[in-house]
Amino acid sequence: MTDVSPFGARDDGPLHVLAARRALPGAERAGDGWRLAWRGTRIMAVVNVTPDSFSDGGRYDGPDAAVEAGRRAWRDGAWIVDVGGESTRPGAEPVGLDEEIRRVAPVVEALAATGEGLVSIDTRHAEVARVALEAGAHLVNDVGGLSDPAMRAACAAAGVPAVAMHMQGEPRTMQDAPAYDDVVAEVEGFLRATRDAALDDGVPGVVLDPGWGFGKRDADNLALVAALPRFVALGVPVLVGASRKGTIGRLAGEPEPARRDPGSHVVHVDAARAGAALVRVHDVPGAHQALAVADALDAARRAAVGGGRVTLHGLRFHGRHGVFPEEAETGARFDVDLEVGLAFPQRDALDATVDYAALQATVRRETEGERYALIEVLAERIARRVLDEHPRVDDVRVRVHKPDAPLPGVVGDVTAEVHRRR
Ligand code: PMM
Repeated sequence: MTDVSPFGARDDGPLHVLAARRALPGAERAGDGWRLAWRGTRIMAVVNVTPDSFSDGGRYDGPDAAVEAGRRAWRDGAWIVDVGGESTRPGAEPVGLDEEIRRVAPVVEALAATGEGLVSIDTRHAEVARVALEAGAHLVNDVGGLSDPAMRAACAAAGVPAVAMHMQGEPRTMQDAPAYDDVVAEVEGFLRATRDAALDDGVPGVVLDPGWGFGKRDADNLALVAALPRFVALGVPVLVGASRKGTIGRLAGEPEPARRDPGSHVVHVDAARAGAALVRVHDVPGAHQALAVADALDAARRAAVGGGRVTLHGLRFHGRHGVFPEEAETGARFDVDLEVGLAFPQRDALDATVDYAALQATVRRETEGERYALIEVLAERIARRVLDEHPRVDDVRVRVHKPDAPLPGVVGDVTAEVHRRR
């Protein structure tokens, strides 16, 4: 089998863990149960046994072709083969449980019986999940976000982990008028609550997925991937599935889903760099190649000179941030500590590195420019601007101090800190 960990699998990378109460292929013993543990980003391969999926619908007209596609995906570098029997593309009509089971059960059973890799069942229906788990599926992938208690019960009873995805609305109508006040905060809140409900109900392990394309506008999908570190910070593995979806087509002017793999790989490489544990793709060899090459480039960048860190402590500014109107009028002192990670220069010349005077100017523009109610938001904006204006910076840590915060009795100061990677 091809190496299944093409991206970021180095020893110092974060460890992703999914607990199970059943022995799964590749799982190790942990206490009285089992766990799947991996570093870096692994591939989940899409195998849809449907006549009408938006990209690969009708490709596998019988179980044998689907089973062969799954086995090929493992050989090409996938870790999990995700078998689905109901199209969830926008506007799709539900198929009925009996038909969904008829499509997926023989494929799941045959793939699981090979013992060649992990098999997940892609379904929103607890009954389908139960049958697939009995047929040997190793985990459940629920675009319904495990919101049905019966789905959580099915996973808990089988002792298998589950992927929970965020969706606004339901597939038939979800793209009619998706709307959010703050898409990142709303999806984050949903994912946090979902993780807690699932673990409380005995699902042994949970993967969270912000749900690219499920009740989202193009800008929402992009914002969610850009904010991926916030979901990674929820402490369980995160999955991203942008493969061949409409946003990629609109961004690139490509109406044909099967020709959207290059754009999909870019999203998945970006997600991998931001800490995604899994990417769900149609084109497994292409994803494997993109992730492996990105990983090698990252390693070369780190090895080139050994990365280093430059810090600027106590940059002092006069800003007008705060929730009270008086703060807008009089303004107050804001101090900023900035730390950036970068490959150190091989020449002793300013143009081979990041000029710290330019860094200071960037922080000044943000701190003395627009007014924000919250120092958290100011810190976030500074970090974003540093990454945008200084391409050599790999990651940035920003701490905003508000020493004169209107808080009686505080002798130190109030701070907000963010750490952001490119
Ligand atoms: N997308 C589809 C189906 N299942 N599951 C997860 N966890 N995440 C996704 O983004 C996702 C999914 C869309 O349909 P496809 O199977 O044709 O790609």
